[in-house]
Amino acid sequence: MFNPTMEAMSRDERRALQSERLKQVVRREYDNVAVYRARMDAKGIKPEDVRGVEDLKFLPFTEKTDLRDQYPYGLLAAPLSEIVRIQGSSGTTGKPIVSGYTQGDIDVWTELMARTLSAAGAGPNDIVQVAYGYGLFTGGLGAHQGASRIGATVIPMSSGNTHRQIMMIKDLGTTILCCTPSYALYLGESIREAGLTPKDLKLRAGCFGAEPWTEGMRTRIEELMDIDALDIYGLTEICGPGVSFECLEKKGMHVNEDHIIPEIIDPATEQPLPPGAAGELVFTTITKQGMPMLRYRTHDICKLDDSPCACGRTLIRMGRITGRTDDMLIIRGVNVFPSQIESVLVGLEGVAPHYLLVVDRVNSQDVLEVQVEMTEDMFSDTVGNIQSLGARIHDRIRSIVGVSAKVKLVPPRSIPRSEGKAKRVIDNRKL
Ligand code: DLL
Repeated sequence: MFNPTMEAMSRDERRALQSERLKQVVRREYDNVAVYRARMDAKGIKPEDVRGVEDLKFLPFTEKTDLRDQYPYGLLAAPLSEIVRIQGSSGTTGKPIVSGYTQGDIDVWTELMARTLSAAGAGPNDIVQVAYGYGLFTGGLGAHQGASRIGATVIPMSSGNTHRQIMMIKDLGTTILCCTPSYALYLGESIREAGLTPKDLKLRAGCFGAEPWTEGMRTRIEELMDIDALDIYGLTEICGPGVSFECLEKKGMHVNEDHIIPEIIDPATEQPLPPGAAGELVFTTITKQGMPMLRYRTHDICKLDDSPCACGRTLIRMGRITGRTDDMLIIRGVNVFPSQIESVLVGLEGVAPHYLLVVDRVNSQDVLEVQVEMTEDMFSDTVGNIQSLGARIHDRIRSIVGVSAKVKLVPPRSIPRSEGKAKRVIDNRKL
């Protein structure tokens, strides 16, 4: 355990700590963030009314749309001069979701990732290869910071370039791998195709997350590389990876409850549900200074499990994410909303506002095909013009949404019309 005091403290002690911290964060939000003040005023709640965790249920929710509406700095609870980092992920439209971190926030995030890696058995003698993307995405820097904190040797590979990833794993003796589970599967298969076996490598464990995966995928990844494959979870709005992590028991992800309070709510009634019931995950950050979140609705569906874990941690566990309450897709680790693709297509000459996203998994990697209807005029245009329109759409999707999609221009009226809600997505991945 990286921090046994915090990870294994009694539940009563932790609850008292959470209550203290919750009161402070509510005060901070009320005093510094106009939107929170207005929402609490509208509900008739003053910061002093919040006496502890038991009052959490009275606080207003925060939604991704709040981050969009307050983009980029409207939800900051600290002056910009104290913000030392911006991280981000895709939003529902062309603009990303961004979050500002103070140095204190970075320090906490770093500790949470140190806990995550320690739970995978990593320590100063390990060589951690970070194959999550570096940049606005929190995966690369988050894993990097945590690995540095435990004194491990970090190889900051970033994502992609499988040939070089394998060369580094082999030549540098990588022991811990950090990447998305679909990439881990692909790497594992590529390692075997390169004629290598686990005996040729020193890999021991992997911290995989940023997208949904299954027990079946875990088994396959573990077989291919002879490692312990662990699930890790997080989101930019809260702190990136480090929100929760699996220990070697592999019975769900321990939530870092001394910094983040999880709730499960019924997405329809918005009422809290007891441990064991499936519903929407909601998080409140209780130590964040830059951009704290009160009751942030993740739209991820899972269950909480408060039964004891054999590892000795008393942190509650969350099960695998089994779905979403909205239409967000995750393609090669990138969050994609159909509305973003739509925002790329509207206003483009030559295309009609009818599109379909078809997602598949080919050789363990996600493939996104965007089918777009051409207008009648475009349909009768030259092959060259149609091809260049396809290339333009491809480039715009890549620069705005951040994923490379195969664009297929289809004849007018060929995409099935629906009488109710349009069906925009066909997801053929078995997740
Ligand atoms: O994906 C942070 C992260 C990086 C987590 C590296 C783990 C490892 P975002 O880009 O903001 O942040 O996407 C957050 O990804 O709401 C979930 O829907 C999904 N997600 C993240 N981890 C998991 C997981 C990062 N282990 C969104 N299982 C979240 C299933 C996950 N879904």
